[in-house]
Formats: sequence, C-alpha cells, structure tokens
Amino acid sequence: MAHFLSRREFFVAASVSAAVAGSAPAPYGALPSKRQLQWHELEAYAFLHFTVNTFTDKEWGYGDEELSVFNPTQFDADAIVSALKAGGMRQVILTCKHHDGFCLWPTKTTDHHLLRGDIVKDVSDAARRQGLKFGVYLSPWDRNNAAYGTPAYIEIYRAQLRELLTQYGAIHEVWHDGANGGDGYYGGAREKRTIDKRTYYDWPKTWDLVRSLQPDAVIFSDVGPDLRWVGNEKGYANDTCWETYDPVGPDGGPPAPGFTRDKEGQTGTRNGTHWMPPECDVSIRPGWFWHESENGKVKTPRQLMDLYYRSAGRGGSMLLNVPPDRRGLLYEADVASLKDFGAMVRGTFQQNLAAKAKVKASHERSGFPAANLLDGSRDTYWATSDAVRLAHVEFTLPEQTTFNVVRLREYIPLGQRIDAFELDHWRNGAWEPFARATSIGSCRLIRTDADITTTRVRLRITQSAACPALSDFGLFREAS
Ligand code: FUL
Repeated sequence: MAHFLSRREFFVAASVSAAVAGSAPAPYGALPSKRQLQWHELEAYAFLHFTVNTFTDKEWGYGDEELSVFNPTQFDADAIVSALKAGGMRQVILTCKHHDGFCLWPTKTTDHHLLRGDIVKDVSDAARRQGLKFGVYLSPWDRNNAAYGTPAYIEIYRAQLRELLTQYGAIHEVWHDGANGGDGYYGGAREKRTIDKRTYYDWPKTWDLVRSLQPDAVIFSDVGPDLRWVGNEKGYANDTCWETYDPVGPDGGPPAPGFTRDKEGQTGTRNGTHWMPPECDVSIRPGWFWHESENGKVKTPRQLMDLYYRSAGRGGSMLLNVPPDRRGLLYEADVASLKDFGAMVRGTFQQNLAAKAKVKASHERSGFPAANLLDGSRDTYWATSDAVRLAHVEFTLPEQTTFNVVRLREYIPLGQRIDAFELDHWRNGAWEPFARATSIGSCRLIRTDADITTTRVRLRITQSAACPALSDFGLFREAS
C-alpha cells in the first residue's frame, strides 16, 4: 500500500533530517508519543454521565437497581452530539459502566445491562457521523458484580473492555477511574469489599490489552500512562503546570489509580520522566449525573470560558461533563450554556490579531524563523541557536491593535523546554511588562485583566532548560 506522509509526519521527518544536518535543536527531556500529540490538539471535549443514577437521583448507584429503572423516553444520540459540537467539543467520552455496574451496551459478560438497544453504539455512531472522536469510561469498581474483589472479576472487566474496544470502531480514549467506596450489592451479598488498589487490578496487563486493541487510544487514569488526573474535579490546572509528571503513591512508594498524591497532578513535575499531561475534568452542573434539583445551577458560558483558560490554556485539556436527563437528551439550560461557550471560544480565536505582524527575533536559528510563529500551524516552529536560552521576539503590528488574550505554544515534539517568560507592550515610547508566567507546553493562554492597545508586543524568554522552540504566537480579543 502506498504510504503518503501526513503533514505532521512530513514535518517530523523534515526536522529529523535537519537534525542530521546539524541545524534542528536536540529534543529535551520526556517527549510526547504520537497518540499524545494527537490528543493535545483536542483541547476541549465532553463527558456523558448516564446510567441508572439519572433515574434514581443518585451519584453513586449501589448496584441493586432494577434494570427497568433505566428508561430514557426520547433518547437521541445525534441531538446530544450536535449540542456538544456546538459547544466546541471535539470528543465525547461515555460512562459505558459506572460504579453501579449497569452496562449501557448488551454485554455478554453480565445480565446487568440495558433491556433494549445499545447506547454505546448510538453515541459512538453519532460521534463519528458528526466528526467527534469517541472514548469509553468503564468503572473498575463494580458494585453489582458478585465476583468483585476476586481474580474472576478482573477477567470480567477485561472482557468488557475487549467488547468495547472491538465492537464500536475507533476508540480514542480509555478512562479508568480510581474511585472506590467499598460497599455494594455484589450479587446480593450487600457488604463492604476492600481491594488493594496497588495490586488487585494488575493495571499494566489491562493497559497492554488496550494498546493491542486500540493503539491510538490514549489511556487516562490518576497515574497515566498517557494522561494524568489533574487532582481536582473542578476543572483547573495550576498556573504553573508541567506536561511531565512522576506520580508517586501517598506513602512515597509506587502509585496506582486511586493511590497517588492527587494534588501533585495540578502542577506536575518539572523535568519529570514521563510526558503525562493533565486532563481537567469538571461537570457543567454540581453533580456528575443529571438531577432535577440542579437545573438552576448550570455553569454559565463565562464560567466555562474561565475554566477553558485554566485547563486547555495551561497545557492540559478541558473534560466537560454534560449529563443527559431522564428523556435521554441534554437539558435545555445546559445546551444553551454550551452553545454560547462554543461561540465564545470560536469568536475569540478565529482571528489572530498578530497574523500580519513584522517579526524580529534575537539569536534566531537559521531555517527556523520567528515568522513561523504566526502561520497558525503546530508543525512549523521557531528556535534559537543551541547555546541561547534567553531570547526575545518582537511583533510589530500593522496598526494599533486591542487584545486581551495571548496564546503561546511550544513545539512539543522537542519536549517542554521553557521555564519562564514575560510579555511587554510598547507604551508611551517604552516597553512595559504586562504578563509574566512559567510553563507553556502545548498551549498557554494568558487572559489580561484589562484590554491592551498597542502597535508592538515583545515576548521575552527569561528561563529555559534548552534553547527555546516555539510553534505559535497569537493575540486575540475575547468575544463576548
Ligand atoms: C469519580 C467518580 O466517583 C464520579 O462519580 C465521576 O465518575 C468522576 C468523573 O470520577 O471518581
């Protein structure tokens, strides 16, 4: 079969040959895999929490729910996916089985599944039709299954994964929850079962299975291997947030999902041994599942935008939960908020106000001109020559320009190199600093407190572990 290089492959190949010729910078530290690079481009995507809880008004089902409880009357996967798409979501992850053990597909592994239809099929088909990627959440904790706590359950869990990863086309993310509260129905035993989170699930074996069935899927858990939990369910990473991370257990020993120093995920580890960027999960409502009592507590587009800056804008992703209601549709208030949020993101970033700037860089490396920062592509980049860590780039705008958002991206195939930077604008005949920050990684968004109107902006790299390599610089005015 003829193999044509994709744009990314072409540029990676080009930079590799440039490296051979001695002009491309050497990579620094842990590097992203191809599947992680693809994931970085998603930036915002959705979670759908949907199970018996939607009908019983709970957050954690006990596992003894009647199958007939799950009874959406107007379920419409296309309507759900198109509302998510309007909100700018590029992927959808479905809770195929939550802690209650109720499966949203007609699995052969247990009788505890929906009575008719196949919600996993409907949502994955709708996502594919509308150009969104699809991911699966499969709760390791199963409060229904009689075998939970024994080795037999691990085989059931893997068989469920195998069904999900072989029957529904391409899967782009697999989500392993670390939560476990102990008690449950467990086939009628109604007791508390405690497992050793470090050993019971034998995660490496399960992840090998995921790799063998869906090699392009990123795997999320508290400890990766591809994506880390950001350590809170409020949807934000810290202002300093590294793409690399070395998770450890609460006791300082080996970590496992549900057995980490959670809060460390918010910042990550500078110079960590693993490229393991943060996924920032949050619900559009207080709970993960739909509750009538929360219909008046839907986050506003402004609140969602702020979370976008603090997740996607700090090198991670925004994973926004929008739970279907008892009809099997997204509730009107959620749909309205999503729509306005999506319009705000699109409106803000549709035009780079620096696109026509004249660019002048210090210590520019030949063949990697700073003008590449403005071409809107992640595949071209600017870099300084090897010995230069501190550098600056000036952008002279064709006219007085007003902005309040700055976007920077490092060329991450070469690792996370930059430690700190500052931004200045030209005001009354002199440079005046207006922002100072640390980590950049795949995407750094700076939202200024006030509008800035100027004809010149300057980026100063003030600390870098290796010569800086940036792929994007943009100025934007936030759409209201
Ligand atoms: C947690 C779960 O316990 C919640 O119910 C929800 O699924 C959230 C995304 O993860 O660990």
